[in-house]
Parts: sequence; C-alpha cells; structure tokens
Amino acid sequence: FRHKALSKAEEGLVCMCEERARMLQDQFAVSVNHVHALAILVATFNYEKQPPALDQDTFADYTARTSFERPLLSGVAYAQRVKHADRDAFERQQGWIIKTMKHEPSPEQDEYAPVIYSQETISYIEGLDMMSGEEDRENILRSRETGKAVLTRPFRLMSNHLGVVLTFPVYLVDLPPDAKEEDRVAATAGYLGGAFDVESLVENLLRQLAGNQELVVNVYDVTNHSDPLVMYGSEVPLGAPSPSHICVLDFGDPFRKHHMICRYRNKP
Ligand code: WA2
Repeated sequence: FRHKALSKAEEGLVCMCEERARMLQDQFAVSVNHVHALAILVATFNYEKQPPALDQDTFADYTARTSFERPLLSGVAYAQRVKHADRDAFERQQGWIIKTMKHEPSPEQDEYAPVIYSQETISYIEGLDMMSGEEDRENILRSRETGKAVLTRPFRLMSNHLGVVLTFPVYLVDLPPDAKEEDRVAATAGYLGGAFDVESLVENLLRQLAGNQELVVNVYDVTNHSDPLVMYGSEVPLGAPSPSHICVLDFGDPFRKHHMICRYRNKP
C-alpha cells in the first residue's frame, strides 16, 4: 500500500497543520471579501454620486468600525489614479503634493496612485504614490488589467513587518466580466487595497491554538518553485531532518502559490 501507517505523533502533526492552514485560509478569505465590498463602496459613493458622497473622515470612520471584518489586515486605503496631465489640478485641489514612498516629492511620471483615503491604522501612507514601490506598483498594474484581487510577493511593509499587499481595482464604469485588458486600463479610477501584516497578525492567530508551543509553522510563497519566499516564520536551519507536513494554501490569487509547512519543535 502507498501509505505507511502513521505514528500517533505524525497523525497529530497532520491534524494540527491542517487546522492551522484552514484557519489561516478562512481568515484570509473573509478579509479579501470585505476589501472587495470596500472597493464597491468607493465606486458607489465616490464615483457614482455627483458630487462624491465620500471623504477621508467618512472612510476612516467606516473602516475603523468594520475592521473586525478584516482580521488579518493592518489597514486599508484607497489610492486614486492621477495622470500626469491632471497632477497640477489634483495637487491644487488637495492642497498637498504627491510624494514617493520614500517621502520625497514625486518626480514626473506618466501617472501616479496617491492615497486619498486611509484607515487611521496606516495613516502614514496618506499622500504617497503607491506606484513608487516596486511590489505595490506591480500589484496595481496586474489588478487593473485583470479586474481581480491580486497579491504581492511577501516583502517588508512600511510597518517594517513581513507581509503581503492586496489590491482591488476600482473602475469608472461597469465592465463586463470578459472586458478587454485595454478597456479595463482605460476605465480605471483607482485602487483599493490593504496590508496583510502576516508577521504580527498570523502570530496572534496561531498563539491562540492548542499545541502552539510544540509546533513550528512556516508559510512560503512558492509561486516560483525553485525559489520559495518566506511569508511567515523563521527559516528552519537544515539540521537533523524531522518529520514535516505540507498543506497547500489558497489565498484567492491564482497567479500565486502558497503552502504551509509544520514540524515539531526539536526538544533539547
Ligand atoms: N499599505 C500598507 N502598508 C504598505 C503598503 C500598502 N499598500 N505597501 C507597503 N507597505 C492602497 O494597492 C493599493 C496599499 C496599496 C493600496
């Protein structure tokens, strides 16, 4: 038979790993769904109403009061698409100038994605051009071309924690599901997204589970199978090989592949 009988210890490992993978995936999914609803809120109240029926205070209040719906996100924000020809008018109307993610005045670009609304927990991104960061920029471009939720690779967020950014596009008009890429890009109004603070919020989630002390959990972005990227946990030094279990995770972006590896902590 293909499977050898599992020892009690190995059975426990499989069980605890599957429980953690399921919990993480579920909390991820509910968070993504709520950000989707926020993208629709911005489309409805900021663009389908004239004048806009949304402002920073309303966005901050609504996102603070609904943060329980997004348990793995440290904050959400809305970045508006601004083409270079409209930059002067935008800056005059806002009363501030577009800055890069390094907090310098933005040099001339074809277009920008300055944050105009943000949850107070990440108010430090207000006014920053999210296209000035490599990971954020790639996410913005991929989301507006596909019309779908997209995730970055794991990287150090501005909070200095390891995590990933989620982005949904917001369009000026209703697009059919099979809309062409160029029509999607042309209709783009901006980007609603948030930061999955994996380092601290997943730590919190796992700490609440029984067996936490004896288990080592790692999550990897394995989109490029020959170059796995740590998304959660510390790199386990290669030493005495101990039994491990791998669970596939689905975070809803078919472009990215993730998995969880669990092993028992080596007892001294
Ligand atoms: N949000 C919070 N912290 C970050 C970050 C980010 N991006 N990037 C690096 N650290 C408004 O895709 C649009 C949020 C980007 C959305």
